[in-house]
Formats: sequence, structure tokens, C-alpha cells
Amino acid sequence: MTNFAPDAGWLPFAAAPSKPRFTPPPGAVDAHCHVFGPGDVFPYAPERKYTPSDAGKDALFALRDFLGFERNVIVQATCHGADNRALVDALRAAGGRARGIATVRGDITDDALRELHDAGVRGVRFNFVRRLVDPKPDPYYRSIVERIAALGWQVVIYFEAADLAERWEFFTSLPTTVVVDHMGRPDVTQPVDGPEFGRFMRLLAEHPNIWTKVSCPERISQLGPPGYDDVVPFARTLVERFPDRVLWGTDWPHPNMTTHMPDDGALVDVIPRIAPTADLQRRLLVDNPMRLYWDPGR
Ligand code: 0GY
Repeated sequence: MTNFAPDAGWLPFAAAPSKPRFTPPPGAVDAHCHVFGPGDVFPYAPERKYTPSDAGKDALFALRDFLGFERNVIVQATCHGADNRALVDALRAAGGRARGIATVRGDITDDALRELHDAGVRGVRFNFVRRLVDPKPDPYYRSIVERIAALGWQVVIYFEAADLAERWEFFTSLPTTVVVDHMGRPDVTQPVDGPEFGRFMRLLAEHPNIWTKVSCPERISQLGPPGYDDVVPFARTLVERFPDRVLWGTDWPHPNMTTHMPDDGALVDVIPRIAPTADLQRRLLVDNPMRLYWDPGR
């Protein structure tokens, strides 16, 4: 008996993804994925905007192995609010093969921050997507940055392309490493060399502390699976221009998908199309995430 029923129409993750044709290089990291619940053990947050189906750590680690990855970076999702217990439980179970990005509030104690760090947390996520959270004024986030910067943590930001101009000053003033989720959610019906994506490229070109995840074609694409062909030029442009500041992740278990549930094997097969050489693939999947999340100095 579960205390939480998923939202009506919720699409559960694919139980039997295909085996990718592309073999990730040894040591590859899935740098964007989540764990949900199970809700009976790790309740979903009262302030959440959606209730997912459970997607726990065992299923995540099985997918990691099946797809040919060695490590995960698990990102706290909004349905768990600032209660990081499911995340910490997964990190502790991963035996050093997972790092975490938490959600914290400005009043978190030093002891609680240290506990998160010891479990493997290396950053916080600020989410500005209105269907997921009620975004706060900049000072709210600045108070958190003051708390986490001393730990050497990074800030992960999630926003939609139209919001970039509005928060530009704030994003570019952050003193930490900053990682932008899902390429800043470009509108891929606009040209890759047009003004909107040009603004995002400028964000990275002018700010060497800003990285991005070339992930989530399934959310961004208008053409859809299996190839997500309209997203490929955007991701490939970023990988080729900023080969040392890009990360890749599955986004498993793909919350809030309405059009379709992606086949994780097909998502992995997009990688060689956005990172066409073995060198680019190794930087994207191994060197960059290892430097960011497993460097003992961080
Ligand atoms: C993602 C994307 C989404 C959800 C969340 O924290 C979240 O709830 O990030 C989304 O709905 O676009 O990265 O998982």
C-alpha cells in the first residue's frame, strides 16, 4: 500500500530499454539523473508540483550498468523539495560511484551541510522553471551561495531560454562553478546560429566558470524520437566549442514527460552524433565529470 499515487497520466520510466549500439568509454559518468522515493520510505515534499512514480536507487544502478556507465551524478528533483534523504540514501549505497546535487535552504546548519558533503554532495540546484517551483528573488539564492561556496560546491541552474536575459546578471555574478541544465532549454525551431542560442553561447564564451549539460533531447525536441535530430546541432555546437565544459546525462527517470517516454538506449545512441570523435566522447563522459565531481581537491 503506497501513500503516494502518481499524477494522472504519469508516464513511468521504460522498464526494458534497448541496449545502445554506442559503447561509452571506460569510466563514463551519467551526470544527470534522479531518484524518486520510494514514497513510503522517502516521502515526496508537501510543496511539490508533481507526484511521480517511484524510481529508486536499485533501478538507477541497474540502468547504469546496463547502459555501460560506471558512475552517476544524482540531482535532487523538485518533488522531494529540500528533503535530501532519498538522495543521500542513494549516494551512501553507491559505494563512491555516485555524487549528488542537493536542494538546501539558507538556514541549513553547518553540520547538515557537512553531512551532505560526506555523503557525496558537491553542489546545490537552483530551479527557475515555473511549472516546477515558485522562483524566488536573487537574494534568496545568494544567501545559499554564501553557505556552500566554502565547501567548494558548485551551483546547478535550470531555466528556460526565455528566462536567461532576465537573470543574466545573477547567473554571471555567481562565484562558484555553475552548471546549466539541458543547454538552457533552447527553442530548437530557432536557428542554431540565431540570437536566442547565440545568447546562451555568449554566456559560456564570456564566463569560463559556466558549464552545461548537453542532455534532455527528449524534452527539447519537436521532431521526437528516436533520433531527436533537431536537437543534435545545438548539442554538437556546444560540445565542439566548449569541449572541456560539457557534461551528459540520461535524465532518468524522465519526470513530467507527456509526449513519450524515451528509450534510454536510444538516448545513449545520440552521444556519438553530438560528440563525434573518441576524444570528445572521453572528455564529455569521463574527463569533465571526473574533474568536477571526483577531484579530491573539490
Ligand atoms: C529534469 C527536468 C525536469 C524536472 C526536474 O527537479 C525536477 O523536478 O528537474 C522537468 O520537468 O523538466 O531535469 O529532471
